[in-house]
Amino acid sequence: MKMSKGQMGRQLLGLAVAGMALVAGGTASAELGQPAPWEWTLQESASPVMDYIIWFHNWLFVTITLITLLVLGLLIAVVVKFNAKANPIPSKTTHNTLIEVAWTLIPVLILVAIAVPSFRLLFLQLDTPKADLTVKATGKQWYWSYAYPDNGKFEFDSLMSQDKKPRLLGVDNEMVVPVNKVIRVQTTGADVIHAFAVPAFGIKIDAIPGRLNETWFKATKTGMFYGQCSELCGKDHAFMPIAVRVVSDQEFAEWVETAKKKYATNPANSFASAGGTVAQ
Ligand SMILES: [Cu+2]
Repeated sequence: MKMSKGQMGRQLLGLAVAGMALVAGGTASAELGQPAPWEWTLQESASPVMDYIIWFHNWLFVTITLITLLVLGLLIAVVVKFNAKANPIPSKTTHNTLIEVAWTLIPVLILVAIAVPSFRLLFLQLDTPKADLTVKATGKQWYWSYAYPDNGKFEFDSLMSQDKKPRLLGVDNEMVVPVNKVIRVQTTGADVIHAFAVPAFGIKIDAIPGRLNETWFKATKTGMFYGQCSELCGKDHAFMPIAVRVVSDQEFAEWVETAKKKYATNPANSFASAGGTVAQ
């Protein structure tokens, strides 16, 4: 099949447009805060950091696509126009100042256009704003414990629940936070290294024994948000999900009151508990 240059260009453009449409439509059917069947794009965002991550991902995707298409176009031009048959007497040119300056300068500008938003995102993630609430998440083999040092100093364990939906993500006691508030998350490990990750909030941070790591998120929507331990930590690594329930301020205040009573009476759920046994 013979194609003119224009036809080939239009076909490539068509493919690129189809690819972009797939990316844009990938999350259309997804439920907020959890993975969806056949999902292959990022989870829908529910925090400013994740908004930025998605924007940056799309920006890189467009940049990479354009660069790849340009290089592909150049390669095809070389193959078609400058093969031995089409171009029997090759040019002896060795230097072209304009082209040499251009192919140095343009990549530098592209790298700057990537580096600037990249560093802005890094600082956004690392620089915790003034926190409204602190939650300490301790990774244990194989479940999480959540402590609320600001609100009456209680701590409780959060274990995967077999009969709760979604499968492998539902837990008995969820971490609860108020909506539109800056939540400082401190993480540590009680036995081995775990990692605290919630895709919709754009957070993923190691929970290391003997260290206190810190990250933050501001949930902009109420609802359930799920994540998983993201550091191989032993045989039940896949079965220590993270479930965060985002509620209104009033609901949060009510929950704190019940939680204080509920978890205060459980001796396994004191601040001192850091053992490797599962308290049920
Ligand atoms: Cu783990």
